[in-house]
Amino acid sequence: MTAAGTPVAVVTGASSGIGAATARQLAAAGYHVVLTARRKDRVEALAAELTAAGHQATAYALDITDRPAVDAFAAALADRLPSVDVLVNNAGGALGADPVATGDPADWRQMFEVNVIGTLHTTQALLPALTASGDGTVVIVSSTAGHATYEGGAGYVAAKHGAHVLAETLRLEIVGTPVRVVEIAPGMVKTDEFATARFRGDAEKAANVYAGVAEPLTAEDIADTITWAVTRPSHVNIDLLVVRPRAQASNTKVHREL
Ligand code: 8X3
Repeated sequence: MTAAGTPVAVVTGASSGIGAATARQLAAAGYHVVLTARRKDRVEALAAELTAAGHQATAYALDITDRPAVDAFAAALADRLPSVDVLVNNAGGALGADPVATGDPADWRQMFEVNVIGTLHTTQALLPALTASGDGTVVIVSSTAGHATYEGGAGYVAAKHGAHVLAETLRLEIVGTPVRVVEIAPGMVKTDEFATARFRGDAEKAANVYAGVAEPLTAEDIADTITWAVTRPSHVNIDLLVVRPRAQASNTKVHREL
C-alpha cells in the first residue's frame, strides 16, 4: 500500500542494470517504486527485497512493446495508486553491431520497437496521470548513441536518436503543463546484460567492449544521475545530461590500458 502523499515512480526495465539500480535509489529517496519488466520473477524479487528493507515497492510484469498490456498497466495503476509522479523510461537495448551493409533489418526493427515505440507506449499511457499529479517527470534514458554515431552501431544509434527526438519533441509540446521531460544519455556503462544481450550471449565479444577501460560507469552511477535529476525542485528541468566515464572522450575515443 502507498502511504498518502508518497510519490510514485514507475521504472521500466527494472529487472537488472540501470533500471534495478534506479528503482533501488528512488526507493531510498522516498518514492513508492513500481518495477516493470518482462521478467516477472526478477521484478518480484527486487520488490520483495525493497519492501523487506522498509521501502514501498510493487512489481508488475510488462512488455512495453505490447500496447494493450501497457494500457492495462496504466489502468491498474490508476485503480491502485493515488498518483503517478515519475516515469523512468529505461527499458531498451542493442542488438548486434553489424555494418549497415550487412545488418539484419529484423534487429533494427526490434531495437526501434523497444527503444522508441516502447517508450512511446509508456509515455502516452501515463502522461495523463503524470499531468494530473500536478508535478510529473518523464525520464528518457537514451544513450550517447542518441547523439553521435559509430561504425557498427547504426541500428542502435538510429533507435536512440529516435528516443532523443521523442524527448525533445515532447518537451516542446507539453511546455506549460506540470510535467518535466528529462533525458539522460549514458556512455559506456558496464552492466550484467547490455553487451551480452547485444552480442547474443557471446561473453568474449561482450567483454571486449570494456577491455582495458579502468573504470567504466556502473548502473549505480546512472541511477544516481537519474535520482538527482528527478529530485531537483519542480521548476528545474534537466533537459539533457550526457554522462561518460572519464576514460571515454567520445563514442569512438576510449582510453584502454592494454
Ligand atoms: C550504450 C552506449 O557506446 O554502446 O548506450 O552505444 S554504446
